[in-house]
Amino acid sequence: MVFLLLEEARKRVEELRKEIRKHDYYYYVLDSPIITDAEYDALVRELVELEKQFPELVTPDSPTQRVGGEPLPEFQSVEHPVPLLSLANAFEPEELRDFDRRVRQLAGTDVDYVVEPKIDGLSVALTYENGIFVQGATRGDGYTGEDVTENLKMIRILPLVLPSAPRRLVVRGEAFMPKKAFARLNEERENSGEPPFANPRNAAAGSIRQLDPKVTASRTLGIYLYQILVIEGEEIKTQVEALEFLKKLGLPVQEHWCHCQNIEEVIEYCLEWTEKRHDLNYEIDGMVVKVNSLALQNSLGTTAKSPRWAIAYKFPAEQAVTRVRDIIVRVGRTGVLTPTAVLDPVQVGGVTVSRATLHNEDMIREKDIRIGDYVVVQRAGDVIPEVVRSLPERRTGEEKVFRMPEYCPVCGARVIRPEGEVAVRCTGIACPARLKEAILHFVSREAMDIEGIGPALVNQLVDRGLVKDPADLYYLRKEDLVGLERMGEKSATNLLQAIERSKNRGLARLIYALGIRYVGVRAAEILAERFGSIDALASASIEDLTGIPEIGPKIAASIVSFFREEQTKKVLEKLAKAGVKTKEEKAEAKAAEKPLAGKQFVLTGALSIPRKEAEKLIKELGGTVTSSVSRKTDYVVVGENPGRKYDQARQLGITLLDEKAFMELVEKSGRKEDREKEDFPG
Ligand code: 3B8
Repeated sequence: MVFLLLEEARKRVEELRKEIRKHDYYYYVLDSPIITDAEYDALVRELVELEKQFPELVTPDSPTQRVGGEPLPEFQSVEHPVPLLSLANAFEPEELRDFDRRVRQLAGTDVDYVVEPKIDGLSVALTYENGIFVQGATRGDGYTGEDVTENLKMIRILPLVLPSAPRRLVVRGEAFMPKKAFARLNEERENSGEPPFANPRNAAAGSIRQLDPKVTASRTLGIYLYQILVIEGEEIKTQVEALEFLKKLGLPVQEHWCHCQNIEEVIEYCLEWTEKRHDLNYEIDGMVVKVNSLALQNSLGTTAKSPRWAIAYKFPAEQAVTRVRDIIVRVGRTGVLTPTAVLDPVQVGGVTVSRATLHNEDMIREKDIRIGDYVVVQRAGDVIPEVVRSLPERRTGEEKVFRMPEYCPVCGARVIRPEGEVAVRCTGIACPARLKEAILHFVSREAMDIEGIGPALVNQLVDRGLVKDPADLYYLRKEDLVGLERMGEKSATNLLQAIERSKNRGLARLIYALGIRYVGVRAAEILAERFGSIDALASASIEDLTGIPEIGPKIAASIVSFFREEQTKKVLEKLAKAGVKTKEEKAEAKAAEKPLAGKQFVLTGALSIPRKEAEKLIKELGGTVTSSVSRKTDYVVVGENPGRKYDQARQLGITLLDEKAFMELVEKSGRKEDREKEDFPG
């Protein structure tokens, strides 16, 4: 019997955790809760109760362990208990031998070392008290960092509770963004018109030092710990023991460390990893060599900046010198002209590089890169190669200074450089380059997901005039396709079927697919949920849009100007005519019939019925209840001792209902609904 109860509790606990995580996501990530604070609290309370009753069900990753994670409006400074020093660098094996000689001389004995891959991330210090994660701080200047506790809690592999832990433990580690997540993030940023991050470290730092946890949470970060800074209630004698101890506690520790008996073994291991450096799913830029004995570390001590007992062996930079043959200009979906260097092909870190992005005009001018110049190119991990600098000493006088064209190289329309932007844009609405990119975006996996349409096909479709906007895809006939390169009967049929299937992808994907500047996957989802149809979104005003918490003025302006375009109107008409779903069926059908459909309520003060009851009444009649007053609020129900929301509502001129008026409204609406139900029995 007890067993059964426990099993039941386990099931409910799991359900609750799932539910709470979901609402955390809506609250913290989407910034758009779908239940009231009271409902959320009730879920958490139930979970807390169950966990109290069945302590064996408590897990370190339970949401009860993460409650109270309000982001701080500004980072507080944190003084580190011991300084987080930085490492001196070695670039050659010989410098490692010098380091070893110094160490052995001071030690008076032979010395063994631990060697670890050096993660290219953001250095942080974590504090656990009695096994509870209480604080996380960035390295800062080594003495004082920033309190990023809440942001670090978003790192899913970081345990918040250590089952058996010393009284106090301060550990140092490196937070990083895995290469895949980095690539995905940059793709998303480019899709929504934001500049990509230059490397995973910037992306990781940017996301941890974000005041907005919605950004931190949406980026998958990893962390590895490697150094015990403070420990109370446990004795650790070596770095080997430290790494094993941290691992045993359940903290994430890199597995690629090596215990080396002398400096030659150290060098061998470093060289081995110089070859393997790209095999990990995170960036490493060298190896860290540490004296194994902590007693010896102590007696070696530190200089002002660095410990004498450790050194970083930096991998040789993956750079090469080559010549800029030409600088060409590519035109992207949003019309941005990106200058790209065409290079004499050259090997950089095992990859042949023949192009490198130059980002924009300003960067070319700053680095003084001319056509014909010899330049240093560099591959920062898996990222697009970049031109580091030119070598003016190798100039012959034949080099040409690059100028951004005044007309789009693809369609000939005038280009503009909007004030305050570094980017130059093509103004041609029918620019084929933009069109091709727009169509590739429209069919992409996260948009309408039409399989079988790639760059080669899009080129043909656009160049032959078969497709002049994305909607034209839905008007392609078999005879248009058969006869294109690599397109037979069978593939044409498959393609038409894939296009047909895409008509029902839903509103969110359609909104994203349209390629509105700054509207990424998430914004599209929010807009779909709020507006329910393309037509409703198209007629939204700036105020309607900025009334949504996630939508700022920049996105709002972009949306409004997009839908104002004649071309947009034409495309939307064609899409609808072709049978592409432009409405969110469920939401509309359900909501539109209810008497309080579309009405937003806010409750404040005490009512004679429980607040939950009141919310239920409203929801049953199709209304929604939100926790804060905005211009979108239709009614504020005012009970006894109302709070600040009452004043806000008055200021905004929102209809106020006392309890009596509220109940009348509910009754009237309820009767209306009953009548309608009678008309449609069943
Ligand atoms: C002492 C030890 C700095 C570091 C250290 O993967 C010190 O050990 C340090 F003053 O910066 N990025 C590592 C990494 C970095 C450091 C380290 N160990 N594995 C890293």
